Amino acid sequence: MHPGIRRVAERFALDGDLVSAERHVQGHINETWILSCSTGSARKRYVLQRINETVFADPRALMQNVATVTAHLAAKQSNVEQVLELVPSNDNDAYVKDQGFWRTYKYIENTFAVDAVENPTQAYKAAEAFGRFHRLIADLPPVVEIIPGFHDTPARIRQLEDAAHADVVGRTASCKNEIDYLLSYTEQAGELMQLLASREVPLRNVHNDTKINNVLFDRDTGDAVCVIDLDTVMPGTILFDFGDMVRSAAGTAAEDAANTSNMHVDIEIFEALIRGFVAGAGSIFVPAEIEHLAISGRTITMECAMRFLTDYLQGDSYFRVNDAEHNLRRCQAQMALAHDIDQNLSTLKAIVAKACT
Ligand code: ADP
Ligand code: GN1
Ligand code: MG
Repeated sequence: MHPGIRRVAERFALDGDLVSAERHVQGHINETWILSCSTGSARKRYVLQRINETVFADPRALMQNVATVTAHLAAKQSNVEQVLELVPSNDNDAYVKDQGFWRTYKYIENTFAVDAVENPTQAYKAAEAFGRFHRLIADLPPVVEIIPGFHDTPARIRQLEDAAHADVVGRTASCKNEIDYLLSYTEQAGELMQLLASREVPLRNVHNDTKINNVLFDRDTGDAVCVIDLDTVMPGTILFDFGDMVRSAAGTAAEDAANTSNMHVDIEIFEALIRGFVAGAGSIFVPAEIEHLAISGRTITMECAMRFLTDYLQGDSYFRVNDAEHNLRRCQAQMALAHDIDQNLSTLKAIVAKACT
């Protein structure tokens, strides 16, 4: 076992003797390790994570948010869902500082996460879990804005423009088409932020990262049992969350697909997502939210394309990448999906209207 990992892990109040630590590679942001401890005949597992400080500038505030949200959810837990549970350090803190900030969760056993949705039923169940999550946090007072402007799409356009001008790694010339296309997406880019500014939609605590692999499914029943990755729970609009569900679950090709001609919005999955989300969230939506659910996927997908391209232009310092062109491929795949969502907007609007009546 990596000696540094053992040193950090043993500073948490784990049950039993630490016997292994395996690197887990799902997720683009944090460094995740699965710890296994032996307690006599039984085994107990934990998730140890090093918080990515390039992404989260204030890990203490982040951990305060996570503690607040997990405590709120735990107080309301029903038998349907499980809740992420932090393991305190030996000094009873929520994190340990050792060449970075580390935190530990109890491992939620007998579950799995998927990078690509497998069928409409699974999409429905994931969306229902995110909907339940919303219903449960609806009365939580506003938490801290950990990453200001996280889904401020016009600000993401400006960041892309700055990165293209700075051109620190000399990639700007090679992706001129993508840059021009994304920088021209100004007309609709501000729609969701505008709805918040005009208070047509309420400012709520939202998850902000409702990617399909941020929900755990039960291995036996296939039910969605736990919403994870609470690092970005911040005030925003529920449209950010539905939009990111569409982005991450309804595309017919992978987030980083090399062949974008296969990238479309899967209408059946879209319908499962909206039905599941509404079933889970109950009657919390206001009319202006319902009205904009169909467009939210386009905005968030386009925004994600901008974020991937910005990172590509800045030398891949934000998202974990497997190769030098990974962020560019991700950007192109997201652009293709956003374009197809746009082409299908009237169909998507009709589906939302039907699901919300
Ligand atoms: P990132 O911010 O890097 O996406 P996540 O918190 O989403 O980090 O965790 C990465 C992955 O680790 C998840 O996609 C999931 O596979 C796994 N994971 C995280 N927390 C747990 C948990 N409590 N129980 C089981 N698996 C988990
Ligand atoms: C990141 O952490 P993860 O892998 O669930 C990112 C999201 C992006 C997503 C794209 C904190 O999500 O915003 O939509 O990658 N998280 C953060 O796959 O930036
Ligand atoms: Mg994640």
